[in-house]
Amino acid sequence: MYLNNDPLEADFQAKIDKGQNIEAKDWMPEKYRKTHIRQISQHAHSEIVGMLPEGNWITRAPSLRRKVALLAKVQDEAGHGLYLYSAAETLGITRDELYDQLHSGKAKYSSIFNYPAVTWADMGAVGWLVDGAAIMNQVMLTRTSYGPYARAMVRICKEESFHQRQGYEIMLTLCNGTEVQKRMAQDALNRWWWPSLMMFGPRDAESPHTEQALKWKIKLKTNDELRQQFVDQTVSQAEILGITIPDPKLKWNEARGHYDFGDIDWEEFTQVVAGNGPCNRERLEARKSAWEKGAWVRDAALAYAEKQEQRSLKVAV
Ligand code: FAQ
Repeated sequence: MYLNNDPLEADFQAKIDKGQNIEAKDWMPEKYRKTHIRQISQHAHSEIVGMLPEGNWITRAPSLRRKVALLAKVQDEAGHGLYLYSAAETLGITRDELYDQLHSGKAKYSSIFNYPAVTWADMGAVGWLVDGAAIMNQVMLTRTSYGPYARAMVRICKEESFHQRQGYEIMLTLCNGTEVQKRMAQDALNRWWWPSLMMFGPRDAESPHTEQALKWKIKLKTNDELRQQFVDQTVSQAEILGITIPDPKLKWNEARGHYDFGDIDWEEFTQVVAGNGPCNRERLEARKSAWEKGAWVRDAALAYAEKQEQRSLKVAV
């Protein structure tokens, strides 16, 4: 049972325990507000940085159908970023502050987007594995306790499931193609497998936020539980493709009812999160440059909005 002497905090916790949502105007502990700003903005930044490795492949997609699908996927990611930035703004932070945190390197975004997408098969592996991992985490978040975040996640999850199938279909086509195409698919799986497992975050024992996040029903499952669920689901998908997960320790454990898997390179994860991954600098530079080059569009939109306002004021007078 949760014991708390502060009546406001006790009421707040009781609401969460009953499965009710917390809304923007409800009282909330400062730490709950800050945790959400941190997590929702990290998520929003991940979506817009996540557009970069795929955006780079739009002009090189092998057919018009693939190009249209990839374009739609990348556009969806921009939309996800916008819903999430809006959800974060309900907590009393401005869009400019959020962007500033990303551009200054203060805010994190998902480690996975600091890896390069070097062949077309990577578009398959990213959709299959990265979106697959994202969905596993985000289906849980549709029931998270903060209302605006939970509601944004419902639509995002529907779109992510299209993204995942888009990627898996690319993998399926390559795996049923020529020997060279199948090798490309295997190579992409080899490179994206371990970083995808890292997406779920540090081991529970090393996760500073999990305990409180479970209490506040921000997380309904821990990082390790979701990672295990992802491995269990993905093994059979790799079998259908006829390619091999690059883990010699991967083995079904009858007693646990789960797959055992090998050790994740946590040093690599720490380095990537600290800004030393293969593409960290490139990704941040691309975001900053897009922000600077887009300044004239924002200025023009503001000037137009001001003109419209003055016009409607004149009409009212
Ligand atoms: N990368 O105590 P925990 C997508 C940080 S969206 C970088 O476990 P928490 C769609 C964490 O922030 C992918 N940093 O923290 C798409 C914390 O740092 P802090 C993004 C990471 O928050 C697909 C510290 O480590 N999804 O892929 C990572 O309870 C394809 C301690 O960790 C979300 O953001 C990481 N992988 O759990 C787009 C979902 N993991 O702030 C384009 C929402 C952990 O103390 C193409 N977020 N850290 O300095 C969450 O569910 C949670 O925030 C976790 C981390 C599970 C990511």
